[in-house]
Amino acid sequence: MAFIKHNPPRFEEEEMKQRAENYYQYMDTRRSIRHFSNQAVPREVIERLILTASTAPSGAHKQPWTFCVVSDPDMKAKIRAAAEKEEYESYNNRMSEEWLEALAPFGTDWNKPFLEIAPWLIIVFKKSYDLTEDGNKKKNYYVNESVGLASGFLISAIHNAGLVTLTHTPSPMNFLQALLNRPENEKPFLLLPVGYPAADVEVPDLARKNLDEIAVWY
Ligand code: IYR
Repeated sequence: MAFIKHNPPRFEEEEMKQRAENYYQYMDTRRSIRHFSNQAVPREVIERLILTASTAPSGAHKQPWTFCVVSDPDMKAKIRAAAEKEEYESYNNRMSEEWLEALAPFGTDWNKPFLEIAPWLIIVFKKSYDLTEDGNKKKNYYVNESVGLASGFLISAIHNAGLVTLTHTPSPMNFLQALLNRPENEKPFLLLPVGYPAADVEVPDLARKNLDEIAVWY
C-alpha cells in the first residue's frame, strides 16, 4: 500500500483542554433509552452515522462489519416477535437469579415495543471472515474488538446527532441472521434502535464511576 502525507488537526493547549472537557461533558449526557418516539429521522442522517462508525480502526483494516438498516414496518414486526420470543424464554427460564437481580433496577423485561416504534433499527453484523468472489474464505482479525469499536463510534455519532439509542442484545440472536437473510460469514453482534426519545422519557438515576475508580497512573 502506498503511504500518503497526513496532517491531523492540532490545537493549542488551552483549546485542547476546552475540547477535551466539552466532549466529556457532552458524552456524559448520553443515556441508554428504552422508550422511543415514532418521529421520523431522515435516512441521510443514518447514512452519515454508519459512515462514521466505519471510520473505527479494525484488525488489518478489514472493516469486518455490515450494518443492516431496517425501517420497513413488516420487518420490524418480525424482528420484535422473534426477539420477544427469545427474551421471554431468557427472562423466565434462562437467566440466573443473580442476573435478574442485577437487572431489576433497570426495569427491563421481555417486552420490546421499541423494536417497532423506533424509526430505524441498525443491526451490526460481524464478519469473522470475508467471502471472496470465487467463494473462498479470507480470515479477518480481532473481529470482536473491531466491531465493538465501530459500535462505540456509532453510539457516539448517534448521540452527537441529538438522537438516542439502546445497545440491545436479544439472546440468542441468530434469528436476525435468518430474518435478514445474511450470508453464513455474518453473525449478529448488536441491535441498535435509533430515533428520538418518547416524550417525558425517564432513565434510571445512575452514577458513573469516578476517575480514581477507573484509572491507575504509573
Ligand atoms: N437482553 C436482555 C437482558 C439484558 C441484559 C443486560 I446485562 C442488560 O444490561 C440489559 C438487558 C434484554 O434486552 O432485556
